[in-house]
Amino acid sequence: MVSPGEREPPAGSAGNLAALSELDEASLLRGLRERFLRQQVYTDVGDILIALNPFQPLQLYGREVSEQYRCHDEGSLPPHIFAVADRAYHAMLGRRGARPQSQCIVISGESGAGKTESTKLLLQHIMNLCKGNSQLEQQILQVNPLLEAFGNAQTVMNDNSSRFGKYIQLRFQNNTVRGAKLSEYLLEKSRVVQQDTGERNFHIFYYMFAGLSSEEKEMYGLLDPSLYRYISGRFGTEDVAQRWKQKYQEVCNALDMVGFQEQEQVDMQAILAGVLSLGNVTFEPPESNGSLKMSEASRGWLKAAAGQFGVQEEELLKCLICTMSVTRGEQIQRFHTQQQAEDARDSIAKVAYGRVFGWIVSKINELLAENVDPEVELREIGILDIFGFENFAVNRFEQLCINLANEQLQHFFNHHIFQLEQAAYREEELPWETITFNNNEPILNLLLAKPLGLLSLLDEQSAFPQATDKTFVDKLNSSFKGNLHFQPARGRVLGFSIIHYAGKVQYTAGGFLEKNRDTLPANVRGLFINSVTPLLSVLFTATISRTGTLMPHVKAKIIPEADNKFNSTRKQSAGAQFRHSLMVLMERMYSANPHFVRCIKPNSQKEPGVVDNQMLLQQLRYNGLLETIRIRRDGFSWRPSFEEFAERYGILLVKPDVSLTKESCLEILQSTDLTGWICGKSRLFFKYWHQEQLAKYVERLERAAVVIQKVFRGFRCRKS
Ligand code: AOV
Ligand code: MG
Repeated sequence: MVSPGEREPPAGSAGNLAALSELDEASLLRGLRERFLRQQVYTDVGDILIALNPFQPLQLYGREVSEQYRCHDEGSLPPHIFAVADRAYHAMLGRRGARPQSQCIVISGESGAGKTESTKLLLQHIMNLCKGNSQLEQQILQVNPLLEAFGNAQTVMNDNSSRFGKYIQLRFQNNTVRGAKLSEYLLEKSRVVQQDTGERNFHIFYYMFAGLSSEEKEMYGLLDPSLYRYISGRFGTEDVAQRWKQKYQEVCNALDMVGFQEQEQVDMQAILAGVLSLGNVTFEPPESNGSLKMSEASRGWLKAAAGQFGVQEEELLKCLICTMSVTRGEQIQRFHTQQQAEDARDSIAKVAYGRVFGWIVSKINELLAENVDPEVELREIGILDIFGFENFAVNRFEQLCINLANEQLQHFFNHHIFQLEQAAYREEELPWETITFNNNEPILNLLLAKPLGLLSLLDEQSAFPQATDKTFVDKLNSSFKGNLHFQPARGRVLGFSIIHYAGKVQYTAGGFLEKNRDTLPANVRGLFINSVTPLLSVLFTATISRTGTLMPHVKAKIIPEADNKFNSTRKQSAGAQFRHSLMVLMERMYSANPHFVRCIKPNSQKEPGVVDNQMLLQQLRYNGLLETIRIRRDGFSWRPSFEEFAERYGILLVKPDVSLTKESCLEILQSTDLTGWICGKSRLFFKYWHQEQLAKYVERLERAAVVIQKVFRGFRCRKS
């Protein structure tokens, strides 16, 4: 059954592309471009938000604007990121006709498109919605500078690029936030030891040099920043230094606020200084006795690093120049080559930094852990902000993982927007012309299939001591011959290309095996556990959780070493851990009601007011925006079962005991003047704007009930 009337969105849908009658790439591009040039950076497609990065501060996010959007009527104000936060919050509470349920907001877009900024704005508005003044709400907002200082860095695509993924779960009881949990995904540790041209190390290193006083630098044994290989040549102007100084202050405030002890803060900075000194230790080819030579300067840096790490210089040297193993009860010492020693040095630097980061995240989680009333149900709003799709001049193992995560997100979007919806039309035998979309399942299969996907083949090779990056590439070439999404490298280049949903990316295979194995050099753990720096000792006593997150010193949760399947001897590979954490994340997201924000980067020079048509078009295409508009315009994004609908809106019949049947649903709908819905075999099909219209009927009824109650009360008072 089809309701009478036109299927037209209501008035007030300006800025919603699903209301477009003409739909083609050119008009879409023109529409978005014109809006952008008028500084209207947000555009809706039904209930999905498209956000173009303005690359300039806009007067759009003040307290007054947040107040305007607070509990506004859907469609009554221009599209805005605050409106998404508002929608998720009310849906979580079961207002506006929704069933109370956990929500997730999924933000996607390529690197530099505006995901992290959007996340901050969403958090800001949600905190404002739940009053905006409790200590916990402030703390949730204030941990961000800390995370960005340690987890973000300048890349060629974004000056403040997230080098880790995060999922923030805000936990509510009724309308009050009770706690938050942060999950982090795959920090790009390799950045500590190597950055490509035009890129920098993690912000914190630069902030430290700009913010520490000369006395403090002396205390940490820090010399001139230009001397350190891991960060050298990457210092900016005086202005930049001033900004970094200010950022350093923010980090210190956040550290205090999160509750880091003073000693912990000192230890943490000493470890960072140790990482930098260690980076300057270099080796020369071995002497005749097989041990590596070191220059005087390197000796000096080694001594400094040992001091900063609080370990014995000779013990640290041993970890660098040789490997100890035990065979048949006998200890065997094997000397490293120059390359192996320098790899060991870099591994130590990466693991030390990675553990500091993991520890910060777990401290934040302790601070924000919920304080709940056991009688009241807990609901969540999750916000996902990962690293965006990347295609650099050189793409390594990290880019493969980052792009895999983006493939997963694209699949999540396709599943919700195209697959579920069209499957419902088929099931209910609705007349429907199928909208095809770019299904990226074959790419996910290529990467994730077991036992023959890329990550599985990488694991297989990583477990094989004789394997090299070359044998890995050979294996890929033979396994994926003819696969439409895989291309072998041309000539003698050691690599391969993957045709991702967002374009072709050429990967360099060098370092894949080593990064995937992610082994801690032998003896390093022992070295650091025995450190006189208490924090370092704690960091290496801790174990790794099943989601791959480091769990130091969360006492209640430490997994006993014997039970921990990721312990040092049978540790999971980096790829397997990442795959597992993505799976856990997807499970969480599939169990919540999703909201989508699609961020778009208008130009690659990061310029305000500039639109590169080609770049915009490419993103519209791989995002499937045209198809999304079509399905939101012609389709029915809200599809409640008869029971669900009658239970929720039976109130509109103003009579007792409404049965949860199709007949009741029709009776309810006929009591309204809603048009454009369809009644299927087991459910109703509604347009994206119908829920809001129904909410207004409910609201009107509730208002009338209040008036009647007041009149009735007045009447009783007069009588008495
Ligand atoms: P990303 O999170 O999507 O990239 P960001 O959120 O870091 O991108 O945005 C990149 C830069 O664009 C920011 O540092 C701001 O300068 C600017 N920007 C983004 N959104 C806005 C906005 N709403 N208003 C003003 N400026 C904005 V990555 O983390 O690299 O994927 O991995
Ligand atoms: Mg980001």
